[in-house]
Amino acid sequence: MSAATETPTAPPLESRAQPSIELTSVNTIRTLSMDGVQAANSGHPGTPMALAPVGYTLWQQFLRFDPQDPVWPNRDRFVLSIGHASMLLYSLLHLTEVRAVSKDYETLGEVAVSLDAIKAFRQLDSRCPGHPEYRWTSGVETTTGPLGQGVSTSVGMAIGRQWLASRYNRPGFEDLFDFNVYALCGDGCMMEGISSEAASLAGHLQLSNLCWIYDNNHITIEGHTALTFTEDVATRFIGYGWNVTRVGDANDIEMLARAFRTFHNTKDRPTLIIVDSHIGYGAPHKQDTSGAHGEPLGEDEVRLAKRNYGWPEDKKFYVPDSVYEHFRQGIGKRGKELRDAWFARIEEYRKQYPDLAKELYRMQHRQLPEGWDHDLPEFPTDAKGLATRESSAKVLNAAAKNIPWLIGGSADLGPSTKTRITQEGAGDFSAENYGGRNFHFGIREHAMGAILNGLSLVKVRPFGSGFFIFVDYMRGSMRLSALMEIPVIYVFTHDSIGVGEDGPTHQPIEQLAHMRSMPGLIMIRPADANEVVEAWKVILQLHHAPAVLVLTRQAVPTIDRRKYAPAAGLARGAYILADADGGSPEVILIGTGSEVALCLEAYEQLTKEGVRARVVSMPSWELFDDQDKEYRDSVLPPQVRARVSVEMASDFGWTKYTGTEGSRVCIETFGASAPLKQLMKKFGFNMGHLVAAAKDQIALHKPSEERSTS
Ligand SMILES: Cc1ncc(C[n+]2csc(CCOP(=O)(O)OP(=O)(O)O)c2C)c(N)n1
Ligand SMILES: [Mg+2]
Repeated sequence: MSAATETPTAPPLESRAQPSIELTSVNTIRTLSMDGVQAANSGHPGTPMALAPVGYTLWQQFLRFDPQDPVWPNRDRFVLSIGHASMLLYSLLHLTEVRAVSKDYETLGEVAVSLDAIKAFRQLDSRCPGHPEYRWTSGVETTTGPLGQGVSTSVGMAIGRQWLASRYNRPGFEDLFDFNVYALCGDGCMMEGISSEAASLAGHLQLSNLCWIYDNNHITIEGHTALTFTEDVATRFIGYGWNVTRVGDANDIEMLARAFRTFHNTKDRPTLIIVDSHIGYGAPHKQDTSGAHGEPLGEDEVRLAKRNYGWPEDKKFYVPDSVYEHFRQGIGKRGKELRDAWFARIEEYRKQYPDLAKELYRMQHRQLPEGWDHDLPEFPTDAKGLATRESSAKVLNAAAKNIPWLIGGSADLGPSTKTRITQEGAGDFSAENYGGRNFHFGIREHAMGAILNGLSLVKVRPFGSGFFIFVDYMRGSMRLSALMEIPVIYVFTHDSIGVGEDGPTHQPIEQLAHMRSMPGLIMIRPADANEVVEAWKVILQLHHAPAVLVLTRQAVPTIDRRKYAPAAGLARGAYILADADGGSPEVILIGTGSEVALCLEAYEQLTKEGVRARVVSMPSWELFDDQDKEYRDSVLPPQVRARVSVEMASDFGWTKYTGTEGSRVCIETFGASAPLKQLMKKFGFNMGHLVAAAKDQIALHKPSEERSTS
């Protein structure tokens, strides 16, 4: 019995008499993917098998991408939002011979994805991990895997291109930035809420350089989409203001090409191409079933599928030489010509617009302009003080003045988060003004996070803001900023029960602990205006880490820095702000953010009573933990075990600094709705309580003989 008769559901296969080079290339992608998954005994073969013609057509015929220089700034971006179909991307990277790039953006001689790497798919240290990882495999434009993130990130990339074009394209250089952004997504991406947020904004902003390709295969893990997903996606996207087009058969390369041309010709809207495909295409027993989604086909099924393709059944990881050559003549040749022409133009641009060219160079290398910190303010001592969101607004604006590509906005909370760039001409980013520096993400926190990632990946310096409580809505995107090691700036205000009357729904409790548990993220919760200056200094100089700046809604005193230690200590994460005369304190009060002022009040009282106390301002655990032991021990001497941490939040994790015997003044509930003064009293954030806690600690940690005689 032939394989074809075993496959009643399979559409007719292509002619096997003399396969065209197109079909051979497509089948190479398919078989590499199947073999990679089979060798790993783990992975997702079905979708790469189905979408090989889509990947092939886009890369070979349309993508303006030079495999020799995969970081060329004006390259088209390809985002594999269905990260589980990673073998599709790895096959394309391998077959197009994309070069590896160093961390300093230098192209290396070796290929990014060797055949050996594909053979080691999903094995330790392979360039082909389970899901595509930015910074690990050159040519991977963004890390994907959590569904919905890739497409949403692609919106940020498309926005970034519009902004770059608006600022840097000049007469005679109208095409300096004109790249397109393509994202390949599936049913999962379409179901996730984040993609709706992002698509809605993309439609609103009329991002005509954005193309999503939706793999409409009707299959997810649990089975047919009839189980869960019967909405009319086309109508939904038309409603968002997208151009929607269909390709009825993923194997129809001509129709695919036509759809991509439609995208090119659409100048006023983003494009969605809905492609009907058959997951596990050509696998006689698994095609069109969820069984083809996330497990190896099995040796027998692999063989039968290969037979169906007219492929040598026993060959594994087989790449006909003609396929490499075919890609060299297609994407390779086209990409190199485009890239070389672009660099020739940029030489000319440098002569005509030297300042802009310099900006571009620095931005694209994640450097700051000279003199970026010249205008940063210094705040005078002020007992009444100001909210850290207010001081941050001043610092942000002083920095934005000298860093033209520092751009960002808020999820509809700009007037509260005070993140507006107010300088003349900064403008608002909109479909009518792609040069605006103030962004309005709408009430779409999760998409805002992904869009910030996309912006950062095209190398502008983005910030996004909101209430700290809504960090919960963004965590998925923030985790990817951290995983990708990209310097996105998150500004969160209303950082504690200090929001008062809004009550428990708006009072962050466990959010600080959440953020601190995320590897690679730098969080800073400054105590006063001058710590805010130092915090921005640290953040703006980060190259490879996202930052979270946590700010108050309510006023905090601007600390007298002649009396207490300079705010520059912030750069080390924690520093001794006030100390017992001559050092050697009996007790250490450790505070962050708005609670530091309270610690100082308690310190003054304790000192008055003859207690030797120290106050440590600890705006950033991450920065402090990065210091050497000597410094850490100088701030928190191991022998001083009487310690009190003071933070209006969950104490989760604080034992690291207080010890289990230490005292933690914290909040163990969700807060309450009341004026701040009442809340401070209710939750014990007052001087009297701190003084008592400090004394209790001293008593607890006194040597036992001393205790028994006293
Ligand atoms: C946010 C998120 N939730 C769940 C998963 C687990 N997951 C991986 S693939 C998948 C099914 C995706 O279906 P679809 O997008 O249609 O992909 P296909 O099976 O068609 O390739 C799920 C639920 C995930 N990767 N991300
Ligand atoms: Mg699907």
